[in-house]
Amino acid sequence: KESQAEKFQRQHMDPDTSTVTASYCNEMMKRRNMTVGQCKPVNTFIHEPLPDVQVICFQGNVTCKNGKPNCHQSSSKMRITDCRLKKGSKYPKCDYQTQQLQKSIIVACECVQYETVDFDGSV
Ligand code: 139
Repeated sequence: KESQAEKFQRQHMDPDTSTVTASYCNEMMKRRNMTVGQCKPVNTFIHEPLPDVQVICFQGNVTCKNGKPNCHQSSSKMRITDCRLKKGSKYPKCDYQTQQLQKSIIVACECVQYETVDFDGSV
């Protein structure tokens, strides 16, 4: 079965892409299996090397949106792409807006390996 850390990487990591096109989210949300059964409404892809994302678990500790204490905010800005389902888009035709941003990101981390398991937001 897919671990939480593997799920985070499938849903949020895309280190080798630096410039994205308008159709990036429509292609990637499908390719990464986030349009199965329903269209995932919001998802962020991170265009930085995995080790740079994993060390966020050792950076500033913040409270998660769900009230849990295990979230961490990146000390530097990261290249990200936000995918947002367009109004009026109806499953199974998942139509996304693609937005490239440079922001500090917030992720949830869990032991054993102190791995990133949830994308909590960007600020
Ligand atoms: P999800 O499918 O909910 O699985 P995604 O990141 O894919 O998360 N976990 C925690 N989850 C939340 N808060 C914590 N403190 C947690 N600690 C451990 C997350 C997994 O991580 C575990 C959970 O048990 C679970 O197994 O907000 C809803 C979705 O939208 C995404 C992020 C989230 O999906 N989103 C939201 C973005 O990608 N970008 C945004 O800017 C906003």
